[in-house]
Amino acid sequence: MARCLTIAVCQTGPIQRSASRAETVGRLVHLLEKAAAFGAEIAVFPEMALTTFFPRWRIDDQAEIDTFFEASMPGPETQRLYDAAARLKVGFALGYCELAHEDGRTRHFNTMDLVGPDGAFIGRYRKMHVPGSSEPEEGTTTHLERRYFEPGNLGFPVYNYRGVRVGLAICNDRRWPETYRMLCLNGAEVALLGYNTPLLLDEAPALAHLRMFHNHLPMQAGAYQNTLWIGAAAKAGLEDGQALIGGSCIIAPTGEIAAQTMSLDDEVIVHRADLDLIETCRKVNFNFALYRRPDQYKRISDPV
Ligand code: CDV
Repeated sequence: MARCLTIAVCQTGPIQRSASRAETVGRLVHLLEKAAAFGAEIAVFPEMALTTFFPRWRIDDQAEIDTFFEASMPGPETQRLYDAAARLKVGFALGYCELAHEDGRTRHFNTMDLVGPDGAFIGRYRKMHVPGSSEPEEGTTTHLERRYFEPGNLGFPVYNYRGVRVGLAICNDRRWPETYRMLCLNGAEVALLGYNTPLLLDEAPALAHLRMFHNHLPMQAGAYQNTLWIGAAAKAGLEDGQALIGGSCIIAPTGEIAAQTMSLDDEVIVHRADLDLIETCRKVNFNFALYRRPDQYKRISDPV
């Protein structure tokens, strides 16, 4: 019998700044219920799934900034989602802004947690490739993630989810080959990620028609070259005046898109991922033990 994991991608529509946490968590619970009704065994929500994508603004007041962060997970407002996971027996990966107390100081990370089908915490990933700047820059779309977040310090961990090896990534990470390669080398079979991607960038209006292509291209290549299943969830639609792309998808280790959302709203897609396909793809092209030559990759040649 094939080894399978039924993956749900829970895309959300915009989460406006005016939305309360209770309202937003209610939407996520509803999406998880839909995923369960479709037979999902695991679900992934977007990056920053509890709030608007606030790095589009420059905010100076730290107390105001911290209203977008979670001081504990689960907290009083998010507990409902964890209870839903246990009730439905469907775990999830959830992106949120993490307020941590480490090394004797307060730290801010763009984080994704993996939660089991019993509603218990399994593991954490902190976004490694934090894009944008710390001050608004003339001629570019304001994207101040580097003002509000430290780069992640947990590497690319892979966790055991009901016997399946699951890794996590967040938004801009998906554009970097290192993300998939490190997850693969760490043993991942499935990578779950969430994103908030503006449709238009002031610095590159000529590339606007490529936004969706550049969303899928690295994920399809990453899945193929690293024999991974990928579940990728967008926060989509017009959020506080900024258009965010959708295109949430489930990608096979063949590089094919197995399922894709069609709206810019709350929407669930599900696919029963055949994990044995990973081995088939490894046999065809990517037998790492046989063909990879990491010792030679380090050699530096003289320029010719
Ligand atoms: N939230 C993100 O990481 N967004 C980035 C860009 C557009 C700044 C992305 O790669 O989609």
